[in-house]
Amino acid sequence: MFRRLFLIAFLLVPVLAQAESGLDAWLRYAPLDEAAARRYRDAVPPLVVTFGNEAVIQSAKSEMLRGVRGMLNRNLRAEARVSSEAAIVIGTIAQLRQSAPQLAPAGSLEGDGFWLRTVRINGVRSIVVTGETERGALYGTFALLRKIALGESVTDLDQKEIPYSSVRWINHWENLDGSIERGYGGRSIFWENGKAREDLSRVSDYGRLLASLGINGTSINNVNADARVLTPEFLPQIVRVADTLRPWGVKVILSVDFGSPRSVGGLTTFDPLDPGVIAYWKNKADDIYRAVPDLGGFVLKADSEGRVGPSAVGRTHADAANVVGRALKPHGGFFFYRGFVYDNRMDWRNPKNDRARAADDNFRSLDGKFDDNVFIQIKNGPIDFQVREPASPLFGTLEKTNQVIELQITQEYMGQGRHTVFLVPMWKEVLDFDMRARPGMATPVKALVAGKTFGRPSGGIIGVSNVGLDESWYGNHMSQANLYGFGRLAWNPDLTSRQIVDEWTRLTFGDDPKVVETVNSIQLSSWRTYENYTGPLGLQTLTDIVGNHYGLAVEASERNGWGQWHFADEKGVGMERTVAKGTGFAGQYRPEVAKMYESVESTPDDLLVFFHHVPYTQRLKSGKTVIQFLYDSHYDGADAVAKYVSDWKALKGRVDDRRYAEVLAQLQYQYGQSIVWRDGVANYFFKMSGIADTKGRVGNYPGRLEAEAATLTGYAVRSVTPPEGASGENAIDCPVATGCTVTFKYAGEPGWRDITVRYFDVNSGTAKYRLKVAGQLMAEWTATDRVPTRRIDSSSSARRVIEGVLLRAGDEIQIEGIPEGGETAGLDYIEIGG
Ligand code: GCV
Repeated sequence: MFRRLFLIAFLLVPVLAQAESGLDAWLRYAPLDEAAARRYRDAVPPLVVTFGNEAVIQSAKSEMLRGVRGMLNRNLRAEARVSSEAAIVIGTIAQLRQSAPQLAPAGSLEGDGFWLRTVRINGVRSIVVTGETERGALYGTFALLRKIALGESVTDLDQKEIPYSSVRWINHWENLDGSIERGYGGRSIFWENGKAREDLSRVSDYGRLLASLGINGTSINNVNADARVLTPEFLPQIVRVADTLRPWGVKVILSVDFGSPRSVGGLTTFDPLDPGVIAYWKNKADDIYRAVPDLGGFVLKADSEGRVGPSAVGRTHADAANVVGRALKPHGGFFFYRGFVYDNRMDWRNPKNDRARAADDNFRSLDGKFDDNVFIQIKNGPIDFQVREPASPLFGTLEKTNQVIELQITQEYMGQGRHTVFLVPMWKEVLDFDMRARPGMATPVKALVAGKTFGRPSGGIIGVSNVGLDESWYGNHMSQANLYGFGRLAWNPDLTSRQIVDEWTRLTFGDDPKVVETVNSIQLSSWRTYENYTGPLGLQTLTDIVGNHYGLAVEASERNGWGQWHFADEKGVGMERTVAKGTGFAGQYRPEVAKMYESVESTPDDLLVFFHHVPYTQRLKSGKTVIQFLYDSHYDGADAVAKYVSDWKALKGRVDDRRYAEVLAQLQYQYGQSIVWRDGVANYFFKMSGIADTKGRVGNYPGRLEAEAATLTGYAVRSVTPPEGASGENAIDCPVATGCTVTFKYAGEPGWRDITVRYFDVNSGTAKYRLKVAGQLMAEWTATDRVPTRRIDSSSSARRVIEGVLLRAGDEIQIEGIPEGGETAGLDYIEIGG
């Protein structure tokens, strides 16, 4: 009897409980339930046939074997020729025509497209996976496996897909020492101590992920480029990485430094029109292509953020781009010249200065002057991957120049993997935005960058990925959805955010409807949620612009050369970018778009203060005032994250234990941070405007006891910079090595309460905390988190919740803090609730 009960209980526990690391991301090939597996075993032939030894086709074969084994628990046989037996046949159209003409389709496919077909010969049903190129056949293989994983029929296939644009590339900002600029998932998968890593298996795993999305190229080093990449000694390192990615059809691209002819080339100048410099670039390209014949090309950041560029030698961006482009041209290489050119020492006192103008100002007059293998790589917005920006006007300006859009997958200003923010809805808004660039036709950004609007030979979409060695790739399982979504959009920008997230969730976490519904709804609302608590209405993110781009610092953007100003003062907020009254940025758009942004009335609320300086009492389209909206949105944002936590908790047992626990911890942390943001931003604007929250929340925190107002033994009060980083603008920290104590007196009704401790967990030590109530130890913990700050500020603000503590009036709540290393056991407040 007991054994039977045990067995029933065992069967009821979802099979999922096993821990998963996230390494396989959406390519887990988790076993299908028995009924589905049976159906597919009937529909999927037991044999896979491929022709020849070409590496990309071999990858397709091994992927098919792996996928079918995982999902259907069936080992396919592999053969090198077709027979009368039913088979999955994978190959290029040319291979089929040669080795199995009866299975070859009539006609051809464009680019890296694929075709999945069911072909019946003498009653025998085969599945043919083909493409014009090997890559196409590989992409078709992944598409077929995805269909099985998503439960779609594979019995009567005739599915042809052509990618929207030819350039579907990734960039990485990886330094040769193994660190990553703006990477949040650990050290580089490519580099270590100035060389390619000994073990490049993670590069191969990554190539597989990219190929599954149809991504066909990746840069492998930072655009803030180390000139050493162009030295002969370094070439073998590039070769090793290229060899590792080649079987996945992923070309390597190099970031180069414009100063290289002088810094490592032995010349006295880098003037692009100097014959020696021209020869330098040509010889470099020849040498590299000899070693890596399928190199995708180069990418360059010039005249930006301290990088040297053509302006230093009195040349134009076109002079610079064409010289390098011409060196790559004979090898079929592309040159990506970044449109992210601006002066970070701009004078903020001049009301006409505007960083947003820079890209268009720099490139407008050069349209038509770039060679055909040169592309201007343009960030989605005119500033820098902020939480809300309009589309860059440059997309609509360039008619006779190739362009690509650069999106940021790594979440630099978007919570750095510590906050869940699904970026596809944001990217969709930009890609679908009609720039009104040609009369009589729709000219969305996606068509412009693909070269469709003005008939350019090529174009596409590039994403800054910055994965790292962490098993989750990004330091957060939920962030993988951004790479997935980027790849799916690069392939087909007409997919909806919902379609994309639904695929991702089911591939990543399985088919349980409750899981799918919960994860989809968290992801789809997460961008708006993050925007709500970090600065809406086009304020852009209020992160510490001149610091870590993570924590809250409302004024960090002001009064410096970086040019992301919101000019908040006692009367109003916003940067005036109109032609009539401001910097004229709005006028860089084509007339219909310019007109919309020129007036407060027709500017969408989401971008209101990006374009206009308005009084706090300005009414939005909803009728709410700007100031009340600022308050409400921050409370709505934090409430939404609280709900993410409780919704996720309801998935316990439905998601494998490890990822369940890791995502829960991430969301709980995010909730804690959303409160810091909510209070910090709302109080900043309350202080600035003097206008109270009509709902009475701002400045009133029931149950909150500030540490600086409690009884301190050893602890010292310190002010926090910027002040909005701590509740009450002050915190306490402990200068005594053996420890300090803070004592709060409970004065409320007796009962069971939750105590939330807001403390500071900086990255330079591991302080210990002990919490006692009426002398009894209730909790102890160590501050071991690694957030991007060594200072007591909003970035290090952390939260510990001690649930269900019995409190009586007059009880002393005591926290003992013991510093360690550079960490001084800082505390902000406690809050008693529940
Ligand atoms: C690679 C922003 C980032 C920099 C980045 C730069 C760029 O300014 O903060 O880290 O540098 O953009 O895109 O070149």
